[in-house]
Amino acid sequence: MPTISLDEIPTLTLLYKLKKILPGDDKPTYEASGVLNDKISVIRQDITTLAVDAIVNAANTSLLGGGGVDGAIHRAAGPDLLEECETLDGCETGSAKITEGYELPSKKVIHAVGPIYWKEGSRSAELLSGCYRTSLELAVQHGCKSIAFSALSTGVYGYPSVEASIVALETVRNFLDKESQAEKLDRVIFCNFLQKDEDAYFDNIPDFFPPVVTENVAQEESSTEPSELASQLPDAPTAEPQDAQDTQPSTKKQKTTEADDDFVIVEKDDVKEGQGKPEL
Ligand code: AR6
Repeated sequence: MPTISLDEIPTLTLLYKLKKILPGDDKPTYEASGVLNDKISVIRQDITTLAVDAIVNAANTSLLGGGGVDGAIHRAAGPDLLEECETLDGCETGSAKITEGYELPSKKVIHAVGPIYWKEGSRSAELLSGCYRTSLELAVQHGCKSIAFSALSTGVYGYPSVEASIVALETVRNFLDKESQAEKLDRVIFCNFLQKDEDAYFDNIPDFFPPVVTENVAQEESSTEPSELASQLPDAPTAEPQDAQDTQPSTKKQKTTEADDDFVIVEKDDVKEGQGKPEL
């Protein structure tokens, strides 16, 4: 499968220029920053095709693989990834651990364990935020300048897309604003798989990463022709990424907490409508 390099992944600055993302109607909560808008990207792609420094996997506490994006990443990385994961002794919900990328085009994989939404209830946001924060910290510690997140917990773990995108955007914005080490990151990419997740990001981004005035084509005399800008975008996927069937929840046993003996069987019926299956 062809890989997508960092310079093919559009930044927010470009997405605003092309009006792929429109400014919100309300006054944004956060201040506009051109520097940050050059650092943030949203893309709808199979994350295993991204040639970036680190991709973030939506793992479970065992870190021993599963379905969805976890399955796709393990398949693309090859068996050495599972071998390294076996040495990690699992991971707590709300945290993350890092491995090599092996046969993936990305150098590293950060395995984050998001909350099971219906199980964690009111703690879900804090735990999901912990996944994003820990992943960013790990990326910086390991010299990764570009990091691509899958939409953690929004598949089998049932986190509603809009709520999850708000937690992700807020955590990343606060990290980039407040952590001096964040300067080492050149690009943070939100990599979605389903249209509903991309829509959630496009709707919420203007509140957390608003356009600076000159990014709004309506208010500026653009020096670059729109057709020239559009040619900088990678081709939009014409079909859902391969392995789409893997977003169907597996009916095999899944370890869902740190406790060794605590397994749940996730049946298809447990998954809210539209959460488990790509919209083809
Ligand atoms: N590239 C990018 N995103 C993807 C891909 C892909 N190839 N495949 C799926 N997604 P899920 P969770 C999206 O269910 O909800 C696993 O079995 C998908 O559309 O993979 O955190 C683990 O082992 C959704 O938006 O992860 C755990 O047991 C997002 O990835 C459990 O599922 C996350 O969906 C974790 O559940």
